[in-house]
Amino acid sequence: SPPVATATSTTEEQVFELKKANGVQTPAKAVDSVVVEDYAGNYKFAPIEEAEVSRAMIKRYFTTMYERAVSDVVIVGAGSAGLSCAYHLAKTRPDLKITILEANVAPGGGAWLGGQLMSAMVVRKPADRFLAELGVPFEDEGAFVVVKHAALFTSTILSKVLAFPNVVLMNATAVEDLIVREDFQGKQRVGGVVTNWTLVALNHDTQSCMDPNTITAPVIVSATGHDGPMGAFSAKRLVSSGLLKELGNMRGLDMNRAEPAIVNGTREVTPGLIMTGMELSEHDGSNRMGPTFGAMMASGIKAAHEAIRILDS
Ligand code: AHZ
Repeated sequence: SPPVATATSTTEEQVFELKKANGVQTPAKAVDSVVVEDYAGNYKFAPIEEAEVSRAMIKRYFTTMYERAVSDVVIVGAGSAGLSCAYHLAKTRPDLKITILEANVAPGGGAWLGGQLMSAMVVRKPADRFLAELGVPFEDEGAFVVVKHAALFTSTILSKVLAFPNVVLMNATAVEDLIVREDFQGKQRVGGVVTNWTLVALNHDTQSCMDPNTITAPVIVSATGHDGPMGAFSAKRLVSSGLLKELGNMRGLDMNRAEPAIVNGTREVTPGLIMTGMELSEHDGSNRMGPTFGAMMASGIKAAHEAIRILDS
């Protein structure tokens, strides 16, 4: 049956007529004459049909999937390292199609809290410069600075990254595998990622084969964090696919060794694949630093430099 318009005034009925004449899009002028922002009990929304809402989302989601099936850089994991990489890369190179894939519904990884479920975030100098660039306020304690809540960093960087027109984030989307090709010399090169909606990826054992999707890109940045239910994904896959002999395995906590090791070690670990953040500690066997986040930011920035170097070479 045709949708019933719940119009409450002649003007709203006119809007529905206009909508019929113009497809589903409500003309902006007609909307202006209907809406009322009155918090004293007469707040009125523009009329809408449910299908418009569905189409508004579907059109964008699948256009994004279609366009980003070929990307310039895919960043796997939207934790502090992945987001720092995305920010620097998008800002420096607005010409690049940057696609971020995050397995979780909520992007941000481990950077919504500082340590042991406490909120303050510690960042060692000189990584405070990145906070200043983002406009995140902090207290200076000498060798390090403190952001009053880690969520202030994460929400700020997320909002800035998502505002770049060349960045898309597909959350609830897991990387299940890597595309590995042979170049003309017969050398193995990572050339893309194999994806699935995370809820599908989590159910491979309960259903018959549910094949994945793919995104190709000349550069993949893996930022999937240290080992955990989803973590260290690419490092582990490099081992199981024979591209890496064995995992280094993350070593015990030592802030002074861990932070420079991660930043300075951020690199193209195998052709086409840059590794950043704590995933690198699993790959290289370097120490963890625990609740101090400067290395994640600086490693993300270095991963962006590496991506540009590869793309320009
Ligand atoms: O959901 C993961 C998280 O948001 C996501 N991720 C993992 N595997 C994925 C996959 N496909 C898509 N296969 C995937 N996404 O990657 C993100 C990793 O974020 P993170 O905060 O865990 O890692 P990071 O390296 O950006 O920051 C780590 C910060 C530190 S240091 C530390 C310690 O020393 O103990 N602990 C943490 C959390």
